[in-house]
Order: sequence, then C-alpha cells, then structure tokens
Amino acid sequence: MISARAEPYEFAFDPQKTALLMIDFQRDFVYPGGFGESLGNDTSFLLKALPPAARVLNACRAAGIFVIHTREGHRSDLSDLPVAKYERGQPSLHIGDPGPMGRLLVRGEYGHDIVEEVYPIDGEPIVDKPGKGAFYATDMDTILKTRGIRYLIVCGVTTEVCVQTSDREANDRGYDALVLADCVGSYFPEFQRVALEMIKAQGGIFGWVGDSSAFLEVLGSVYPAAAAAAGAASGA
Ligand code: C5J
Repeated sequence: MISARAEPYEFAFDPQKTALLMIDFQRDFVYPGGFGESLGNDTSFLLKALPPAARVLNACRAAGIFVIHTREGHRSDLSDLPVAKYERGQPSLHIGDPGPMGRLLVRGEYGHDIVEEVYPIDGEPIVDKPGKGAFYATDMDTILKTRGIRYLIVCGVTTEVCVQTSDREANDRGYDALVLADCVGSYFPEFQRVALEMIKAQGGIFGWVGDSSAFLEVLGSVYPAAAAAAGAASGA
C-alpha cells in the first residue's frame, strides 16, 4: 500500500487494485459547439483540467495502473434517451440535433468522442453511459470487480454532475475514490469548489480529494517510469 496526501486524510491505495477513471472528456463538453455549450455553458472553463489529467493518465499508464474511460451519450435512434432528459432545460438545441461536431451527445458522432489529449489507447475500456453516473446502466462495476479493483483515481468533467454522481455511485458500491481537484472541471467555479467540499466533508462521506502533484509524487516514488512519463507529458 502507498498513500497520497489528500483530504480529509491520506488516501492509501494498492496500485495493483487501483483504476484510473477518466470521466466524459468528450468534445461535446469540452469544446464550443457541443452539448455543453448548447446548455448555455462557457466550455473554456473545462480546458484547464486537461494538462494535469493528461499527466496523470501518462503516469498511470507507465505504472501499469488500469485505465478506464467513460462517455455520456445515446444510441443514434435515441431509444435510450428518456423524454425527461430530452426536454430538460427547454434548450434551443436538443440531444440528437445536428451541430458543428455532429448530432449532440449521440454515440459515433465526432463530438461524442474523447479529446485527443487524453484519448484511450488499446487495452483501456471505454464505457458508454446513457446517464450521468458511470455505474448506471453500464458494465462498469463488472469490469472493475473482474479486475479486482478496490481503489479509484478520478479525473473528468463535469465536477458536480458526472464526476460527483459517479463518485457517489462508486462509494455505495464499496470503492475508495480519490478525486484529483485539478483534473476535474466545472463550467461553474463555485460548483467546482462546493462539489469537492461535499465529497471530503464528514470524514470523507463520499471519498477523498487530492491533487495531481501529490498523487504523481507518490506514484513516481514507487514507479520511476511514472515520474518520467508525467514529466514528459508536462514538457519538463
Ligand atoms: C453533464 C457530464 N454535465 N459529463 N455531463 O451533463 O458532466
């Protein structure tokens, strides 16, 4: 077991039983012209999570930590899209409508896929989910349990929506999760702050909150290749 500085206290984990969970780093949320912007959001807020998340991803790959990605989206016939989700917010563009990156939040479209900086490589499962939570209507739990995973390192967007929902779901399924504050992003700075507060409150009611530098420090101390990979990703 090794431990990373975190709140409310050190996060202890066994790297062999740990997965890096990369949540919804999709063009649809991160770039203008996608689903996120269609809801009235300024997507530029999410961009700053990408460089630290890429460093963590590269380091985990080098350390042999299991990596799993998620994407939020729907079948092209929208048969898995609840009417409630379709109608919510009375947006001018709905899920499934055409946009500059293809049909909004539809699987197989350009906008639905993951951004280049953190794109999955062979051997890293991608879990397509119709909801906000990574465990709802997916085989996430089966994949993690089959690998003997107990600990999760969490990066992704958006902090108070899919990240926090997935973190709560993971907590109820018996995982210990560390959310890396600089590797998650929200369209709302205040929600970013409060969502992270909620996770670590009450002795870590949903889990732990740390940052990429503390996590990379401990990983690099055990796996020199991870330190080199993180440095390479940052251009150091
Ligand atoms: C949202 C997500 N914000 N991935 N999805 O609708 O957080």
